[in-house]
Amino acid sequence: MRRYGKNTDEDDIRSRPNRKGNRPRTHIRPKHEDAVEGMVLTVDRGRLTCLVDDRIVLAMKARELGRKAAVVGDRVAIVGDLTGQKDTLARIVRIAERTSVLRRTADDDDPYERVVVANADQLAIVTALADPEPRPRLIDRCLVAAFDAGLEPLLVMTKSDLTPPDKLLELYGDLDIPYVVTSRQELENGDATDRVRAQLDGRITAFIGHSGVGKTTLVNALVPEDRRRLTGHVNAVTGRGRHTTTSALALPLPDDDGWVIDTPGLRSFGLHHVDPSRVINAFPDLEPGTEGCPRACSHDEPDCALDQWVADGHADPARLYSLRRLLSTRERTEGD
Ligand SMILES: Nc1nc2c(ncn2[C@@H]2O[C@H](COP(=O)(O)OP(=O)(O)O)[C@@H](O)[C@H]2O)c(=O)[nH]1
Ligand SMILES: [Mg+2]
Ligand SMILES: [Zn+2]
Repeated sequence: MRRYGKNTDEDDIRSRPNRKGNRPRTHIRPKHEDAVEGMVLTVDRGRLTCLVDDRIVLAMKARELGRKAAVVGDRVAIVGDLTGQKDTLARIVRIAERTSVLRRTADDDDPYERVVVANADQLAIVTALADPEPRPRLIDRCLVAAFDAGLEPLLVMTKSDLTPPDKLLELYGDLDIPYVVTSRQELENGDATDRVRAQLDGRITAFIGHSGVGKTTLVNALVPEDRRRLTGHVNAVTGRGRHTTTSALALPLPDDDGWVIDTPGLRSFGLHHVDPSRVINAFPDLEPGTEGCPRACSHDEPDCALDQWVADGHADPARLYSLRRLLSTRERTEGD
């Protein structure tokens, strides 16, 4: 068992404004030195299902976390009853610093950000080639969110038994994003599963996409039933293969070789929080060209230095076009 030991808790050392004069704080919070590390697998109405060693522990957040919410993927410190037995409820007393944060806002005008998943390395953007029709604008938005969050994007195109991927591949070719194409037959005989697996090894991958594109089908093919049962959430998948919870759900890949995180269907992906300068970091061929840009350049304005950068032959014009298409998804209204 890994223990948090004498780690300093940022909540304890943060100085607080003194509301009533200079009265010193008399109450010193216990440090919870016996806290044990766990990972949040799913969240349901304030109840967090956590993996602690090989046990599933149900927990709620401790009062002292204040407004901080733990989300799926979070590494947390837990105290209390950690037996994982029925009707026990432990408490989350700390959330470890996150290596990444995938955020979204409900729509672009909404300043309220929600953290979808913490600590993911990769964002698998799942789109069906048909039924439902691909929505390039939604894919673009997911890409921007991935670049902004510093996650490696992976395009997963499902249902190639219904429509070939050529048209969609053409649209994303210049972005050099890794992709996998899957079909029902290849999911059944394991070929598609192997191809997807090869892209996931050792990493934490969040799967997002519109509902009906085949996320849960894919995740179920990747994670054997006994591992899914481990989380106690095998029942969240109905007979029709639909995931009924509203939270994401983290599932371990076989051989402890990474995690997949299934997320509920996505209708829109608000990008209010996105910073173009973080997005451009994902374009190493263009990034040095921004040195001559005006301050806070949107990279899509007359003084943008990237046009000259491309004209001078430093990068392919198609890449600049693609970057601008992505950045402009923030200005356009959603829909197809
Ligand atoms: N034809 C075809 N149908 C698929 C494929 N993958 C999933 N489906 C079907 O698409 C529907 C939605 O799948 P589901 O996994 O629930 O999508 P989710 O909402 O993204 O989780 C189900 O009826 C699946 O059987 C595929 O590769 N080919
Ligand atoms: Mg689903
Ligand atoms: Zn610029």
